[in-house]
Amino acid sequence: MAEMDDIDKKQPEKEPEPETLTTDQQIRRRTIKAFAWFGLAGLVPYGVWKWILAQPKEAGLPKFFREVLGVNEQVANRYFSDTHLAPTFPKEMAVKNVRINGRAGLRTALDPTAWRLRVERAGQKPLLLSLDDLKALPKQELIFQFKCIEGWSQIQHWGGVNFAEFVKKYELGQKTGSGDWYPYVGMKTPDGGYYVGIDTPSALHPQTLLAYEMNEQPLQDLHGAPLRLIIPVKYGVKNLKRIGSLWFSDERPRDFWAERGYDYHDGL
Ligand SMILES: Nc1nc2c(c(=O)[nH]1)N[C@H]1C(S)=C(S)[C@@H](COP(=O)(O)O)O[C@H]1N2
Ligand SMILES: [Mo]
Repeated sequence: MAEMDDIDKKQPEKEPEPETLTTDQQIRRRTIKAFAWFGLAGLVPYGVWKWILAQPKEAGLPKFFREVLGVNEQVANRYFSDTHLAPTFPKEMAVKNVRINGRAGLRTALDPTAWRLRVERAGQKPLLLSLDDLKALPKQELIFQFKCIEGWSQIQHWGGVNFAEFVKKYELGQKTGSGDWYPYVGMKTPDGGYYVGIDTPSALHPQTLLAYEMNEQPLQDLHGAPLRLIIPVKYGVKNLKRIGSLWFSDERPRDFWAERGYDYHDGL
């Protein structure tokens, strides 16, 4: 952790997400930032902006998710009032040839039977979970448009464990279990070659998955076998392939592409 803190401090000070903005202002700000990234903001006609910013921000949540949120309504409201679902598609629309992009952290062979997901917990022994442990949780499928910050996108079909449900099952993420969530989740590959930091609200978004299937088949190596993150509210860069370990934290975890100049949040 000491090493991470150091590196975190060396990062250029980026504008923090201002806590004082209303949810709507934050959504607006993030939306504008996402467009600004592509240098497109100026090209979007005013009417289209109005339409984008007027999109519904609410959607029905699955029951278990409401239970997760029930822990502390105030925190839940602050964290999840902007829960809006990414559009989903019929499975026939999913591409068969899913593009492979990015091999950092995947360069050495991995024995999936020996693999364990290591969950670091403050003041407790790490949890070591096998793929079967994760498969014991209900499977959730998601067919959505995956977007890479480089400018390509694909409709892809994933299956895995809902991250919020995983967090609930293993009682992770809260300091005392009374709604005091850590603000960030960090994840990295087993060799530490790729790593991401995610804000907790995005991680707990109802469509965020720990995925072990693509197109109803076990994940292929270069797509992140045995387990990867699928997080539709973020660009591809945050969708870490081959998760080795994860941890909740107060400090902003290191992030591979943020260290190389991309916006830390990389939201959509
Ligand atoms: N371990 C690891 N995960 C990664 C990357 C990487 O280089 N290494 N690249 C990211 C980027 S930029 C994208 S667009 C997606 C691509 O996922 P795919 O290869 O399954 O299409 O993985 C993300 N996760
Ligand atoms: Mo990407």
